[in-house]
Amino acid sequence: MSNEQVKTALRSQVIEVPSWAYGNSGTRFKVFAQQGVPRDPFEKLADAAQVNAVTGVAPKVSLHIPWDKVEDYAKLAAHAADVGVSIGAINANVFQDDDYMLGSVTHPDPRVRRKATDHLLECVDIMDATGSTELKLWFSDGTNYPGQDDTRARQDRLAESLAEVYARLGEHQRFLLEYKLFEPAFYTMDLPDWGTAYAHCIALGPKAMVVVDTGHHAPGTNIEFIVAVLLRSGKLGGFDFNSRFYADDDLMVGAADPFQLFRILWEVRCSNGFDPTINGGHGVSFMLDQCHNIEPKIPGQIRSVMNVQEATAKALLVDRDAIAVAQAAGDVLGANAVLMDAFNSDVRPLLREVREEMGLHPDPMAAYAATGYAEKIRTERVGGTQAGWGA
Ligand code: RM4
Ligand code: MN
Repeated sequence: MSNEQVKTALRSQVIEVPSWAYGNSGTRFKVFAQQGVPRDPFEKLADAAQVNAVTGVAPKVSLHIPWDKVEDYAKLAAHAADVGVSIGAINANVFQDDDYMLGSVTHPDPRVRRKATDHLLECVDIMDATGSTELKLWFSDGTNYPGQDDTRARQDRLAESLAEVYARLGEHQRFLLEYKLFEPAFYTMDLPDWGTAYAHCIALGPKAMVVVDTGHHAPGTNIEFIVAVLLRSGKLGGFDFNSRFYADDDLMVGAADPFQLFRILWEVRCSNGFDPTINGGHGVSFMLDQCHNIEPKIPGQIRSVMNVQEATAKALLVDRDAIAVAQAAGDVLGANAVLMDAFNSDVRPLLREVREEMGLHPDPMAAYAATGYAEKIRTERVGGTQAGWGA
């Protein structure tokens, strides 16, 4: 790839930010409130727009329902457009209601299953109202003890609900099915791994895709292998990017293990995953799913977007011809060296050029600091109830 081709690809990459990154968050021990945090989804979108303004590659914002519930979704979408962004994936929430203690769509009681599926259908209504084309489904469903429930029956209940939601999707809509190894259920999650998610998606059809949340695997899992397999079968819908040191830490992507992020994005490139026309025109969605518990939120998002850009640039710089020659010759060290050369290159000057060519400040962190927006929201957003995880 020529330098110009690399730059063109970097300019057209879209990195989607989550509305919940701008609200207060924490651990089960303590949520530290920050000044200037949004009080409603409109203010969250205004904050997200700041990230796009200085990076130029973050024009979409994922919503989480009911955290981002509003009276008038068309008005919310219009507000998004006013501030220069649009609504991305609608994330359903069937994990924060007393009814869901034993599960949502897999619950043994059909009344609870109905309630959960109705919420998922409501999320498709919200997609219609906002112009969103993606529904993200993550289920906290599972069991804590052997014998607690019928594992296979729970799969049947899950399949039944997914089929109903699938049938409700419009022509240009799709759903992304997310898996997670453990937590909150500890014995079995009903969607613990990519294989289970893949099996459900395959049974449903082309509008059902798997989403890989990088924090949802056991330590040491070769996530890039999963990415390669899913892309090969046309079932990788997107990513929920974040970093983990131990469990589902939701830290900034590329902070804990930038090499892993590079390896993942290299596999994306090998399977033409940066092409927005694949997957029936949906491409692969590069979404962030993070919380900023102790760092300022807008700069935390800007840093995360930059981390994805840097890893993408390195993946695009791998000399594909050279690595193909080395691989075909069985040159183990030569092939590895080609990959490592790209990883070890400093792509920051290249990204500064890309930004200047887009009419942006070369340093997004400095550009944001210079806007004075942080002080503005600190002084203006007084009173009201700050948005937070769970509200
Ligand atoms: C889950 C999962 C979902 C996210 C929620 C908040 O662990 O990662 O994608 O929406 O957390
Ligand atoms: Mn996620």
